[in-house]
Amino acid sequence: MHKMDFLQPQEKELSLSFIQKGYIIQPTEDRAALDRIQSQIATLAATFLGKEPPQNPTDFLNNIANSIGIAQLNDLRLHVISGLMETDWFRKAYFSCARSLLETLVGNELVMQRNLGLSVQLPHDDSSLLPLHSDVWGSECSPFEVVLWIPLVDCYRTKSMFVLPASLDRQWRDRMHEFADKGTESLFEAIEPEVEWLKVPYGNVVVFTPTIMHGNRVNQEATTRWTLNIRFKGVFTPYSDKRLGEYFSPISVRPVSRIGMKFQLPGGFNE
Ligand SMILES: O=C(O)CCC(=O)C(=O)O
Ligand SMILES: [Fe+2]
Repeated sequence: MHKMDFLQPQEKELSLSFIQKGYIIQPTEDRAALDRIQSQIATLAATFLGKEPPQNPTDFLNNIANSIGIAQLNDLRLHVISGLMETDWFRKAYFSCARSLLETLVGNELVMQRNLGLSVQLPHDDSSLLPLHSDVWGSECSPFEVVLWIPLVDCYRTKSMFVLPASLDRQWRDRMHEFADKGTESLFEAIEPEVEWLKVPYGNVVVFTPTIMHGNRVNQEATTRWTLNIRFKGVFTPYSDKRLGEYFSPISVRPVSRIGMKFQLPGGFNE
């Protein structure tokens, strides 16, 4: 039989690139939605500090270290997270920033993480880092998940995150046992020449597979990093500890799947 692969040329190109690198960076598919999210975050942060909503959200977020120190940072972060969770349009706006990219890479019947991750890293702050890891090392992450990672300010060098591109990740995974006793920091030092710091100007989004090694380091830039991350996967992919209804909610179930899930064979015919 002939090989069957009916993806469109554009889909094939994206798929190949994703398989090789483990991530895709592209402009947001909905700039108004992204700006609305950025402005909401700036307003929530300003409210926490007892200030008026800023005229220029980008400048305000970049320079938040002028208004807050490390001691208050986590409270600010939690305030913004709970504010976003209460914002009824937020999740749909977030999805619309990368809807067709997710549909190409993952599928068109999706579940979305109910919670959200917000990373705020002041310059030179070592208190809220995520050292090198792959989310699938702990058993709770399914390799079927992707992360939609969206910056609210320009992210580059140590103000961003690093990944070990997928093609290299496979080689290093085979050598992991060499680092079993030496720890994660020595593994990072070994892979450091090969990691890529994602360069993501505001207005762009990243989708990456958390199966590859990634993480962040102390932000050595002069301004503060602000990024969001939320996970997506296909509705009918395996669930581990992150259950449907608890960790994930369906966002785009199609009618035939609804019929199929409800359908029960009529009894009595073959009996
Ligand atoms: O944002 C980062 O620096 C790391 C994010 C991460 O580890 C994740 O979303 O799985
Ligand atoms: Fe991660």
